[in-house]
Amino acid sequence: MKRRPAVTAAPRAALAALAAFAAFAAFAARAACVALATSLTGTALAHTDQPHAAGPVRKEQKDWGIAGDAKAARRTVDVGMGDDMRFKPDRIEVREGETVRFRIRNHGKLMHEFVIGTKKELDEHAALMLKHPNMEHDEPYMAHVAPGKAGEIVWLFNRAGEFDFACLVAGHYQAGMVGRILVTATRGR
Ligand SMILES: [Cu+2]
Repeated sequence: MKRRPAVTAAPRAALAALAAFAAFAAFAARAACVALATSLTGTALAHTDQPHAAGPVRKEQKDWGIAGDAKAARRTVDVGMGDDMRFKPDRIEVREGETVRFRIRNHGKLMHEFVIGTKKELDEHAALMLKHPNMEHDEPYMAHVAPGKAGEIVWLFNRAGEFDFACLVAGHYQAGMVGRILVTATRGR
């Protein structure tokens, strides 16, 4: 017996409804998870003098770059997110070595997020979010933005290539909430 995958078969309206529900559930669960994560971090850092409330940003090299220093950001890119499941702009050009401050505003009534990655990584992550809408995830290359609010991330694009950014709230990616980042190589490389 052949079964059609529900996601691709579902009309966009149904996806949006699913997304709205999932976003609400995720929002409710998030507070508790953050509290847990904070207490875990506190335990891990117990032997240092660091305050655990605001832990240091984890700097881990990714294919699409590394967490940037706010002081090094010479450029700010404003990104809008809406309940039409679109980013504005949905195409951003960056030079290799550039540190960019993204100011991300949610104009909608649903939760949205801005997550940078390779298409492969975002595909996998989005599928996981669809299965587990309440899954907690927080990394320096993502911003979760509540309705009417704004978020900010600073990212250093130290590798040339074509990358994507996406909203991974369950159903949004599948509804087309995705954009492209082109990082052009600097001369002599
Ligand atoms: Cu979204």
